[in-house]
Amino acid sequence: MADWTDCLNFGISITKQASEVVLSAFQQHKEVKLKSSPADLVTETDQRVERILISAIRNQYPQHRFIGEESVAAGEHLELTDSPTWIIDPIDGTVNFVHRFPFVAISIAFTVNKQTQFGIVYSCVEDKLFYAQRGRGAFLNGEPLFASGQQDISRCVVVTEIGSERDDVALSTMTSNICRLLKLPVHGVRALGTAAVDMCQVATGGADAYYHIGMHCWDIAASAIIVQEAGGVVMDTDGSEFDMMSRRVIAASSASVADCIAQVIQAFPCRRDDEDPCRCAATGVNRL
Ligand code: LIP
Repeated sequence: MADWTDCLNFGISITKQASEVVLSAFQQHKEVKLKSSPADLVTETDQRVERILISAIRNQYPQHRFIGEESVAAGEHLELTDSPTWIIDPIDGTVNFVHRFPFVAISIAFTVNKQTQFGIVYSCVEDKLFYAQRGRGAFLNGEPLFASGQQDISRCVVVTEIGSERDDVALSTMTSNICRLLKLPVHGVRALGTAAVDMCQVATGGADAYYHIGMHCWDIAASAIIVQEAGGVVMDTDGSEFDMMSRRVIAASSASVADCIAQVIQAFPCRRDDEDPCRCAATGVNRL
């Protein structure tokens, strides 16, 4: 069985280097552009960090492939193949970055044969490096991570995101999901503004569940394996097996908490990350 430890160590090294660009820009004025909605932002730093990461990886591993948030936004075709692939979110929490809200992360997942081999999430301002390698555990700054194991939904802190959707269907679905959870009741609902760091809280045991509809593969591919390697459960919001391209996810401390959340929340229709936009236009469901 191939050992991807060298790739992981290389990924951690370039993540830390690239974070210096994020941190040096964090307090500066940013030029902001809009993508799919008034809340879906991108800055020159997002694009620059992605270029730095892809260039360094391509130099070290010329045969590897990439799925990068800003490359896809610039029109690059998104296809996950069996080739070794780096799935990159250069700044997860761009709205936070623009507003200097201190939860911004570089998120990198690595897949082979469409199976995630490792994930890296570096919360730059907090200086918290989360990582996990398949079958070898999850870590925060070198210390092992363990999910809470909580089985009782009424004793859970649940993390979610409203995301960048602003149409009525998405907003009413997401706000009613939060209300239904609060009425169960759960102990609390939280949102940090970055899916990657949100989901890593489940791996630390500081939260007991995370769910999201509408995020993208680059937001959660790395944190999904970090939760799994910390002993947590990751699945689709309909209860089926986790599919990083579906734009729906539940990560939880236990199967019973995950199942309970799957029963309570509703999803809204989203185009899969790997679905052809033209085909969706024909079917009418073309949420970006
Ligand atoms: C963000 C996610 C966050 C979500 C935002 C946005 P980005 O990713 O991490 O959870 O609420 O809408 O999608 O765009 O900052 O990389």
